[in-house]
Amino acid sequence: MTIKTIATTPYDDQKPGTSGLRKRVTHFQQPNYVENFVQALFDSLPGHEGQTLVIGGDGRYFNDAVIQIAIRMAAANGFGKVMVGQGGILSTPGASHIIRHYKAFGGIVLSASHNPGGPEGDFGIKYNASNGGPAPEKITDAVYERTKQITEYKSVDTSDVDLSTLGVHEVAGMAVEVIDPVADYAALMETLFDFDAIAAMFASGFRMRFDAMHAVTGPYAKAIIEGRLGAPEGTVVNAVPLPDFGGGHPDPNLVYAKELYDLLMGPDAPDFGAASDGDGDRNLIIGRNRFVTPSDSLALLAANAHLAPGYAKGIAGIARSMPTSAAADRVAEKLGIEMHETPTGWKFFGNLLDAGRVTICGEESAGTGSDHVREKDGLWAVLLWLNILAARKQSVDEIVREHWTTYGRNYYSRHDYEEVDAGAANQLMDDLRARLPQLREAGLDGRDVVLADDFSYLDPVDGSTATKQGVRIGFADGSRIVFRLSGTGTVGATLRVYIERYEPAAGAHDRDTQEALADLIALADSVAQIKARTGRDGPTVIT
Ligand code: VG1
Ligand code: CO
Repeated sequence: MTIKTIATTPYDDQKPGTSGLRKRVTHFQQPNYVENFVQALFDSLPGHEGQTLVIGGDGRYFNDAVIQIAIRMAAANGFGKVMVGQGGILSTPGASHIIRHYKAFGGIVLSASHNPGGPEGDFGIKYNASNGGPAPEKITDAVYERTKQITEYKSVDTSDVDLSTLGVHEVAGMAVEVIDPVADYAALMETLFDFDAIAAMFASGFRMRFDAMHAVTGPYAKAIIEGRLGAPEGTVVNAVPLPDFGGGHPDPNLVYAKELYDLLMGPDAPDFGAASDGDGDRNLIIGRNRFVTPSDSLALLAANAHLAPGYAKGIAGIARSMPTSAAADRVAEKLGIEMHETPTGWKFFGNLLDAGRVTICGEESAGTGSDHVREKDGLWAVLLWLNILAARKQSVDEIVREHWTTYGRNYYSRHDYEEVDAGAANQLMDDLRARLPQLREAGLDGRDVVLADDFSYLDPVDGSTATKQGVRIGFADGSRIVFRLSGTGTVGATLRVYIERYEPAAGAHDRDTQEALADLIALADSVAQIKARTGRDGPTVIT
């Protein structure tokens, strides 16, 4: 088989963001747009020759076409083997596990996560390294540099590989193994959790709904929750991955999973509700009459992880992204373990996990995970919750309330202003940064400002730094407002405002979150002039 070398010209906008390269499908469909990025990636991975590459995606529109392109280019670029999920399916945490389990060189995950799919929707390409985690910035920076100089790419002339059945194929001398996307992942979950106890809970009448949102977790949740754990058929809904997610928005929050929320707040609510996102790394947890914020969920999972067999010996430490609430910090303090605050994005947790310094990580954006893989893991969080419920024999609401009366409650909310004018958003951030010294001096609205900075992170493991990761304004009573621009949007800019206030253990834990934060929300608007600068009356999404 002869390798073709095809001339190409660079694009100037292939800089990976918080989680890979994410653009509109139509943008990816430009001539050689995919090929340029994949070749730049392979060019930036010394030592890949003869090695194994894992490929899979969340099943969104364009997944199938890009998988075939990537297989041909992997063969032409000298990889020894490709492992690809059946039907092109691999969840992000599933891919992370496959890379680790089979000691692959790395993996390509095709997903734009919670962004909508379909011909007019979004697409994305992520690269994970041999530890199973998202490529660190030194790799993504190198890839971006390469994309700006690329002049040719390599491919081979072959027909498409049949991904519908398990087995090994050959493409230009390279083996392509089509694997069951679920089996190895399900086996891993079984080593971490007490499946017998969870199954017994279902057998005794515990009711749950898992909404897979027509995204990648459907097959996983069916096999594990209804299969191995014996939950009644119909427990998992919207279980078939569709290229356009059934026209929905596979973002498990209170806006896009409203039906699930309404069910759990309604008269016939099951005991437990959960959902995951497009690529299966996020989770939404709702008990009967009790929504659990992701920041609280992180703290609760960390505080109760020892109840699951995989964490019975305790956890080494916790890491959270900077905008995530400090609820987990209180758990770490009580357990006497390390606590780390990192920039947004899972890639910053990898070194801490690899070094064994933390066991559980989480982000306010509904991502939690542990050292079992190097990605956040939606189904893992759901199973850990189920294990805790089975062990404690209490409701979600009781467990959450007990947590607050032990540690206090961090009232927390994120306000997103989506698709605002990028120039205005950048100006807003620049002006805020410029005001920081004055805020530190003079306070804000009569409050003492104890912290006003643009977050920068020094990785304690490899000494790398990341700067300009979000403007933080902290007050003497522990409340905090954080501003940052999203690195995953595909149109304009998305401004995220994170607001947090601590209520001590003996305080009032039953207030409405937006009410409890109302004064800080007003302060956020006045200090950044959000409404005036974005021309918006209010946020697009409140979580
Ligand atoms: C968002 C979240 C961040 C998460 C990232 C990828 O990034 O805030 O916490 O790691 O999405 O998640 P940003 O830059 O838009 O704020 V996923 O499930 O979209 O891969
Ligand atoms: Co995701």
